[in-house]
Amino acid sequence: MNTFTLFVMGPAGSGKSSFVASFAGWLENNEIPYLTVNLDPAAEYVPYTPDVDIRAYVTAKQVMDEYMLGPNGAIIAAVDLTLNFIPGIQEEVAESISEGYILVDTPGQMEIFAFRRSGVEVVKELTIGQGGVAFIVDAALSKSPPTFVSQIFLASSVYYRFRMPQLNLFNKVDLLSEKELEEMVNWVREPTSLINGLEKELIGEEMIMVRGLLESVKSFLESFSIYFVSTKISKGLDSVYADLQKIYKGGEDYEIPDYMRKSE
Ligand SMILES: Nc1nc2c(ncn2[C@@H]2O[C@H](COP(=O)(O)OP(=O)(O)O)[C@@H](O)[C@H]2O)c(=O)[nH]1
Ligand SMILES: [Mg+2]
Repeated sequence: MNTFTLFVMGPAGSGKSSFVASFAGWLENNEIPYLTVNLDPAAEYVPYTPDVDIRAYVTAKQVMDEYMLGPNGAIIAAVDLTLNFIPGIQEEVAESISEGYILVDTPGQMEIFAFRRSGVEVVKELTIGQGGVAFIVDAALSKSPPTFVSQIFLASSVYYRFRMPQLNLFNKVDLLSEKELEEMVNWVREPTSLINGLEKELIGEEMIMVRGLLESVKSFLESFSIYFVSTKISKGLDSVYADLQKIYKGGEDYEIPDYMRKSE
C-alpha cells in the first residue's frame, strides 16, 4: 500500500500534537491525502480534529475510575489496553485511506509509550506501508551542552527501540535567541564543538566515564537528520516536509542509510 505511517513521538509538552496539526495543514494545502490518528488516551485537547481517536475506545479517565488508579497508573493501563483495540483502529484506518500519510500522535508521556512493550507492539501493528518516526524535543530545554546531549541520547534510545527511519526535530526555536540557535546548529554541524563544550563542564572521573558515550553522540549527530523548527511560527518545517516526501516517494525502495543522512 502506498502509505507512509509517521509516528510522532517525544517527551511531554515538546510539541507532538502541534506538529501533527501543522503537518496536516501543510498536506491539506498541498492536496496530499492524509489521516490523523490520536493515540493519547489522556489528551484533553488536541489542536486538530483526529480522524481516528483512541479516546473513542478508552480514556485515561475511564480507566482511573474503573480500576481506581492514580493518573500515572491510569495512563499506563490505558496505553496497555490500546493493544486490545488495535483491530478496530486498523479497520478504521484501512477504510479511510489508501494512499498518503497516516499521522499518528502518541501519548504525552513518551516513556509510557516508547519504553513499554505495548508501545512497540502498537507501532508494529499500526505501520501501514512505509513507517517512520518524527522525534520531537523542546529546543528551549536543550540550550547547554549537557542538556542538548541528553536529548540526543533520548533520540538515539528511541531509534534503537523502533529501528525505523527517524527525523529528529528540535522544536520551539522561537524561544531561542539568534545566538543560542546559531550555537545549537553549530553543535550539529561540528559535533566536536559540542564535545569540547561538554568536556569543559566535566571533571576528572566523570570525563573518563563518558568519553565512550561522547563518541556515540558524535556518530549520532554525524549520521542522523536533525532539524531546528518552530511549529508556532512555522519555521524550518519546509525541509522536514520535503524530506518526509522523499521517504514517501521513495517507498519501499528507499534505503534507510540514505534518508537518515544529515540534510544540509
Ligand atoms: N513557543 C512555542 N510553543 C510551542 C511550539 N510548539 C508547541 N508549543 C506549545 O507547547 C505546548 C505543548 O504542545 P503540544 O503540541 O500539546 O505538546 P505534546 O504534549 O508533545 O503533544 C503547547 O502549549 C503548545 O502551544 C513552538 O514551536 N513554540
Ligand atoms: Mg499531545
